[in-house]
Amino acid sequence: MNCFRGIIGASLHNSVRKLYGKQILPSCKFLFKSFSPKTVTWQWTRALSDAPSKLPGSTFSLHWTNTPEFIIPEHNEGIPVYRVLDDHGEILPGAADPSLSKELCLDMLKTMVTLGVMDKIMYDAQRQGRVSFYMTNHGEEACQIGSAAALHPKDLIWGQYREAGVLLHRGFPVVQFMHQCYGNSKDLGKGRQMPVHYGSKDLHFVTISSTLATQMPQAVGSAYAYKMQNNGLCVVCYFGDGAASEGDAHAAMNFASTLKCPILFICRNNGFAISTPAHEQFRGDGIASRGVGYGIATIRVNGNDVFAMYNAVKEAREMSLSKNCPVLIEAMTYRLGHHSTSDDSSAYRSLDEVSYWKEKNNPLQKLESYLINKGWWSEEDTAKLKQDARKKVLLAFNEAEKEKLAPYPSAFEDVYAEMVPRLQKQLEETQEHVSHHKEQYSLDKYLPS
Ligand SMILES: Cc1ncc(C[n+]2csc(CCOP(=O)(O)OP(=O)(O)O)c2C)c(N)n1
Ligand SMILES: [Mg+2]
Repeated sequence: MNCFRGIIGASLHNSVRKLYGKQILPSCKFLFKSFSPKTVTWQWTRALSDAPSKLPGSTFSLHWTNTPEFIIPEHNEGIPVYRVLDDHGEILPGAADPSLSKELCLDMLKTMVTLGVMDKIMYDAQRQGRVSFYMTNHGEEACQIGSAAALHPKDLIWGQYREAGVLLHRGFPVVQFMHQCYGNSKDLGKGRQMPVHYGSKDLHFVTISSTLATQMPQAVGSAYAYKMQNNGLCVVCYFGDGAASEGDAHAAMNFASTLKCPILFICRNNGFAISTPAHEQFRGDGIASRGVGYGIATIRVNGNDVFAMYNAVKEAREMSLSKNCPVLIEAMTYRLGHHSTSDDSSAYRSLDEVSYWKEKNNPLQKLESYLINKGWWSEEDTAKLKQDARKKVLLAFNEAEKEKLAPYPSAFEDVYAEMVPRLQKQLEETQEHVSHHKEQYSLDKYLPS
């Protein structure tokens, strides 16, 4: 009888396994062993009718268990970090060298170096009171430039504010960065934005908004439009680990997933939201685990490894376009500079920590070593490149500094296609006020209206 029970149990077990998948195996075994054949049949029927494989309206499968099993986050190993380069610029065992052309590799290094030089000059300029505000990108060059290089130049970018390298890679002229930071008449936004809030319609880079995460649902909206147009392009939305704590970030990911939008979410996880360290912002396995929760294909990448970023974004882009789906990339990186010129990071992190990331996990050094190993580059070439970049940036800086500001009435323009009466009235009142108090305003700094 015992043997018979065993056979029945085993065959029923196999049928149920076919119906419900492997996951149910251990609990089924337990269930069938202890009953007589009669009871087994009854239990089986009941198990079938009680155990739908899906809830009506949902997409995921239900795997049943008869033991209470909690998912304990700390017991999970965590999502791995994809990397390609070691610290000496060698390709790691089993990792794929993207085998980029010498021209592209040198262009990426040049962009990284130019970005660093521009950041230093603009940071110092702010300290000297020549521009009002600045944000550097030191330490996050590979994350920005590796991802930008893997995109189509017409893919639409929605950035946060620390993505100047993406725009530089796309060919935004250095002088245009300077015009924007000076907010002068040659700035594409005519000085109506804070410094570093760049935008370029020609380069498919949407103007930055200061308000964290507002770009995220907007980016999903444009990805949905791209899907409707079926134009073969995708949308790329960059955001920080801090912005990921905004409600907008969650709404964006959920919309992108349910509406199946071709969008890449690239989270620059640099460990801090100004002075707030990541462990005070969120628990759980970083930002990547949220992608999984929203049903989004997800990968965690070493954001300081330009080739890992390149490979991941390239594959993510192909997946996103071929399947019409979002992809989340969590790039693990580190902000070497202060959050902005309004911040002093020595108040909340040690110099040792900063030095470690600068010396041991430096994105520029990794790429430079790779190029040297290839015989394409030398340390002297880097020194020369820095000198040349400095000259170029300083020339652009001087040019922008001399430029006048846009006529002040332009502050009222471009809000709507045509100026509405309410704004027209405000403009006239301002003009009247300025004409009566000319001595209070440095009108010589503005182009005449
Ligand atoms: C809605 C909103 N809240 C607060 C701020 C102030 N703020 C500006 S940047 C920032 C930190 C953002 O950190 P993160 O997204 O990690 O970007 P990171 O600066 O590290 O690149 C905060 C809190 C803001 N701009 N918008
Ligand atoms: Mg951050």
